[in-house]
Amino acid sequence: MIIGIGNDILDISRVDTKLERRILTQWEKEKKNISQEYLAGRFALKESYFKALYTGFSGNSFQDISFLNREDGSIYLAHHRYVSSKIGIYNFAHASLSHDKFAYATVILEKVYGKVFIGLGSNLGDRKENIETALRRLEAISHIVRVSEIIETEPYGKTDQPSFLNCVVEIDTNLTPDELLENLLNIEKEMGRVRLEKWGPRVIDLDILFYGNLVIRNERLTIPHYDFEKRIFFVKPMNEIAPDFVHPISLRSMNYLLYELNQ
Ligand code: A4P
Ligand code: MG
Repeated sequence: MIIGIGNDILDISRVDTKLERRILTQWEKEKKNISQEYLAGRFALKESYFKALYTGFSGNSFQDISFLNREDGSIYLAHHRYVSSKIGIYNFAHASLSHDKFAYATVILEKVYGKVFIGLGSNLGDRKENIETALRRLEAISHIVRVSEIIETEPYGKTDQPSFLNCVVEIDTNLTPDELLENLLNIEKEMGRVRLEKWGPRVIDLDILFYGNLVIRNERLTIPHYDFEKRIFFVKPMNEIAPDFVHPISLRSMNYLLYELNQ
């Protein structure tokens, strides 16, 4: 369901390039030539987003979000701070921009049932029991839509550790990404996970793979998972339960990503 729509139109010649520091984030500044047109476009996109939230600018900052370009030139929204819309949480965002003399932007926010995917992994203790316990805990905080088969996989990254059991679950949730992470960390803690070393053995690991098509980048959260495409233990179960789901940045389907990994 669409829960927010916003648009904005701006005369490019009237945009003061001194606004660059206020409007653009460090990611948006990575573009080499920051033209008046580029600045006007980002301004219009951000105004559209605030309108789609129905909050307006109040309480928000231009630094909370970036509008970035995919390889094909299309635009996606990256959140550095997720703000729920006045009328609820959203898990899909769409953006579009055109210009000639004016910059014209549209942003649409949607809440789609399910489409939040969590990767589960265990390689210590009774691995199957650990996965099943984590699934029960997830059921207590969200609605479970689909669970993949549990597969045994060789350790990735740090290879001198026991093999893993992995699976992926699709949930429907009204928790914001930050609240979801907080809940997952709690489940990990309650199940006795001790963080000793990066990529080391673990009773249970719960990673947010996708939160709809949202892109989130801040100190605490990176969504989609930063290494998703390279990990067969994520891609294979994702392909089983959602083969047509597309990675929000590469726009590759799970089906395609699995095919690529198998090459
Ligand atoms: N964090 C950032 N983004 C996310 C996200 N999307 N989901 C932050 C969850 N957490 C996210 O996590 C550290 C912090 O990451 C969290 O507190 C949160 O703020 P962590 O799980 O303690 O980190 P880590 O596991 O030590 O490192 P890393 O790189 O996250 O490990 P991964 O990616 O979790 O990989 N091989 C097989 N076959 N199967 C596996 O499941 N898992 C790993 C661990 C290595 N090899 C494996 C498997
Ligand atoms: Mg993890």
